Amino acid sequence: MAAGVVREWFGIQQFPAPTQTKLHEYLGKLKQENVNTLTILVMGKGGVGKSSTVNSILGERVATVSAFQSEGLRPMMISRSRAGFTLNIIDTPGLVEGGYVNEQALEIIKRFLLNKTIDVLIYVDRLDSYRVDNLDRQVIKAITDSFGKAIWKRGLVVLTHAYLSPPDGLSYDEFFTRRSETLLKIIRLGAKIRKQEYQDSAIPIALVENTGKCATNEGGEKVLPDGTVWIPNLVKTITDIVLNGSKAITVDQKLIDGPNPNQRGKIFIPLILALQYFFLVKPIKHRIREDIAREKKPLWELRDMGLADGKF
Ligand SMILES: Nc1nc2c(ncn2[C@@H]2O[C@H](COP(=O)(O)OP(=O)(O)OP(=O)(O)O)[C@@H](O)[C@H]2O)c(=O)[nH]1
Ligand SMILES: [Mg+2]
Repeated sequence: MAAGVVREWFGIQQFPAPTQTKLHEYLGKLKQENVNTLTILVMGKGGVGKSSTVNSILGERVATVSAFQSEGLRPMMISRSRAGFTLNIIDTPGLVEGGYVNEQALEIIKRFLLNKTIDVLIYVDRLDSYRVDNLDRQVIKAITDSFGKAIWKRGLVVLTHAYLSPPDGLSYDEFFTRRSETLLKIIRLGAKIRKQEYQDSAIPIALVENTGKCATNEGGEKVLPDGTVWIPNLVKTITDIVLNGSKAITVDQKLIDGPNPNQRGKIFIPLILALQYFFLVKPIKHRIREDIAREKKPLWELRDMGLADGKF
């Protein structure tokens, strides 16, 4: 997309003044480090609040939000510029529908991202879900298989529906800690990130409340029950990831073709065949030969061969 076509980021003016000040401060920090473009990829299961989060960050209603299963499978990139800085956010269709990872959606997303560079991956889920299961792990695995493990160094977990009262008498902090621990664990497992590796670069979590029911502080900024002013906090977390020294992910054909599971083992096939020959086929052949040599032919066979000497 030509730079001139990118629309001005007017949505930023929708934010309360203190939020705007902080956002400009973070963008300034990025520009100082020569980061003039930021491309954020938003992924997650269906209906978790991906599109709503995109709209919240932009301060505009651009991405389609629906309480019901969305029909479209197409990703959508929204670009806005502000003071020489360009923000691209890519909203994607839900990766899970009907209990399975939607491979078709994933393929379309991959093709859409070809030749683009992803600076940050936002993995969205809900804070008010109480369980993780194998499907979560499958989703993480699918993302990891598509873009490589390194994408998690540029990854951030966003938990929506964050304006909640925790169940079972838990405090907000306890509930948040438990939910994030279980989710991060499943991410580690799904992405095959070793514990040590993970401790060296933990995946940050940011809380989000996309609806208007969020409380506000005296500056008019949305505040969560734990006191987090979540919009500036989210943008700060994104900024920190960009400046954490890891590399952005460029999606090229090689990455998309990836370590194809059908190809992965193929180089071993001749070796496996050779081993099979020496350890299985050869001994069996040998045994058969021995058997033949040892064999006493049964009478019926001798008869058929005309050697039964009239015993029938
Ligand atoms: N209470 C609450 N509702 C939310 C929040 N975020 C999203 N929702 C609602 O959840 C529903 C789904 O939101 P979307 O933003 O469309 O979710 P999505 O992940 O883009 O959904 P798909 O594109 O279909 O996968 C909508 O009814 C939203 O209003 C949130 O933070 N809090
Ligand atoms: Mg959506």
